[in-house]
Amino acid sequence: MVRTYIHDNNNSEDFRSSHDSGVEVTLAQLQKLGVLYYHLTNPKDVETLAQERGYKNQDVVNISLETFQNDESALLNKLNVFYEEHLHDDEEIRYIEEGEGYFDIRDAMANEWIRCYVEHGDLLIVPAGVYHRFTLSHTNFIIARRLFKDEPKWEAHNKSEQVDDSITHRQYLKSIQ
Ligand code: KMT
Ligand code: NI
Repeated sequence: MVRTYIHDNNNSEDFRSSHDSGVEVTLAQLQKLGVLYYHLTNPKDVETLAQERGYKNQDVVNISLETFQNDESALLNKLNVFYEEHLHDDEEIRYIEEGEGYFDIRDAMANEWIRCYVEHGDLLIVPAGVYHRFTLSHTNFIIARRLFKDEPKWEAHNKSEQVDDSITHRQYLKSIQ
């Protein structure tokens, strides 16, 4: 089941650790940032939700040591990419089928990271324009369904002054005011 809290910002510790500052965040606080949470155990409910919100594309990612032929540095290279602070031009759904991981959502008001521990059945709707990042935990294993709205705009825009100033990010900031 999901657990949400403020990230401790201890960057000398492996990013796959829990980084729990001890300060809990409620799902209502997450919702104020435009991030919606559902716990769904029936995959059919995921399909229904996706249809209701007009999703057209999806894929399933399996990220584990095995995926990278037990080459931990190759896995870490991939995780480093996911862990770059970034945003997308479209809303996206992430549904965890197996394993576990952490989605960090940038609280643009408090300028803090909200860490969302996710495992089987947890579903996050991540709005367009919100900065976020992802990592596995030390179990190094997740299977996640990723749902995309239109043409798969899977492109990530890493944080920069230009992206801060983009229409996508500015519209997002307006939407949470
Ligand atoms: C994202 O948008 O950050 C991702 O898709 C991360 C991988 S999904 C487990
Ligand atoms: Ni992303």
